Amino acid sequence: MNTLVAIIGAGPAGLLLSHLLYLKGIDSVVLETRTREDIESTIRAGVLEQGTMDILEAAGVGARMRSEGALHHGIELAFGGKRHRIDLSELTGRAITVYAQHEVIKDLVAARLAADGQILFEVSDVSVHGIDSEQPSVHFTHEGQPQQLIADFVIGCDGFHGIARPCIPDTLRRDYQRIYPFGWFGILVESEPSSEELIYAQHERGFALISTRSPTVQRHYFQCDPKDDVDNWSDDRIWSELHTRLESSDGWKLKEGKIFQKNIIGMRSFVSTPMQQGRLFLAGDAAHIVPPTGAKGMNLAVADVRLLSLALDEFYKDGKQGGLEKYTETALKRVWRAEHFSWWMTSLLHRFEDATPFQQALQRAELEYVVSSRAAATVLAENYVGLPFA
Ligand code: RFL
Ligand code: PHB
Repeated sequence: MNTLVAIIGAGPAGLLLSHLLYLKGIDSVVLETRTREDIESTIRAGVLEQGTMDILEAAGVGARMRSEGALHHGIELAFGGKRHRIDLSELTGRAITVYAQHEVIKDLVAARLAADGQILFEVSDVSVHGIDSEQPSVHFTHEGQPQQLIADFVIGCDGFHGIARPCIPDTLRRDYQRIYPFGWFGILVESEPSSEELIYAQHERGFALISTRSPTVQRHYFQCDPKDDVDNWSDDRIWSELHTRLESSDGWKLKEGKIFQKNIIGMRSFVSTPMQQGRLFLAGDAAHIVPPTGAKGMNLAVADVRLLSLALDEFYKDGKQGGLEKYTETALKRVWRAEHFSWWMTSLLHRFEDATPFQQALQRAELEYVVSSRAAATVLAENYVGLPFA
């Protein structure tokens, strides 16, 4: 098989890249190890930055996001028994949309297939060859047959555990990493929303987050031991922990409902550089991970493939390599800003077992400052809604 751009991974990065390239008349093939049903139902992110919304809209895949997603103009920070609103729109003129990642995936798969785009599901034994030549290729097995996909470029959009990043030799790569000593326990609940806006809560027992998926399904998280087991948490224990961490002196109360999914996720910050070697480029979680506290992961993946689509367009239209050559440098500026913001939000809101009373007092001082200073609140708000694209 031949194509211009071979894309490994049908997550938000791979699917959106394939669609953006299609809109510019550039052929690509997407290879995915999982089934269509699986990628369309895996529960992950929920918050889209304004810029992400704009890109999806411009790519013609924004209709359901607009009608079924919820536009949020603010978030709340809760601590010391009180809630404090950060007015995102007033501070930045921008907003966010809460719309599940797997819904974005459904919209992108539908758009690719409607345009006769090629996505090969359930591939296995994926390997990349010849990245330092002008004809790299991807070898894989599909429907029991060994296959070769020959392309001009290979883009690794295969997430943190993918095979693309290790194709850049250790001697040429530098990885930066921090693993946090806690995880998030996530639940999906059948109930109406407890709050019109997301609530990020700091409590001496640990962080909690109230989010939403639809008028009838809610998504909540609370900080936990990353090695804990969901079976240790009965529904009663979960509700009791969430009530404690979110208790508020203003009479606000969390709404309970039927919990129909529970999972525990680990938290890490990770950046791998460079994001390119020869004709292999990395995008999204394949190159970097942020802890979910800042809601940046999927948005960064979108920002990476926006850059790649512009650079590849320039290459095919004008034969210019400038955008491709500068990809790592340009992408990493946004990545490191989001890494810092996500680390800062995580540090601001979580319980650290080894924190001294001095560090705990600093954390409270920082929270008080964010909710009382317009300048400090604006720093949070402009990062949360997403900084302008390069
Ligand atoms: P993905 O989504 O991991 O997709 C990679 C795809 O590649 C496939 N794959 C392969 N395919 C072919 N060959 C191989 N060898 C392959 N190996 C893997 C995989 O099956 C998969 O389909 O990466 P991508 O596209 O870079 O997208 C990144 C985002 O998924 C991720 O950053 C976000 O989910 C992070 N995140 C959030 N991001 C936000 O922007 N806003 C949020 O509110 C937000 N909340 C979250 C999150 C992530 C979470 N978890 C579960 C880690 C909340 C949570 C709980
Ligand atoms: C979510 O709704 O899944 C969500 C919202 C905000 C975050 C992370 C996850 O910071």
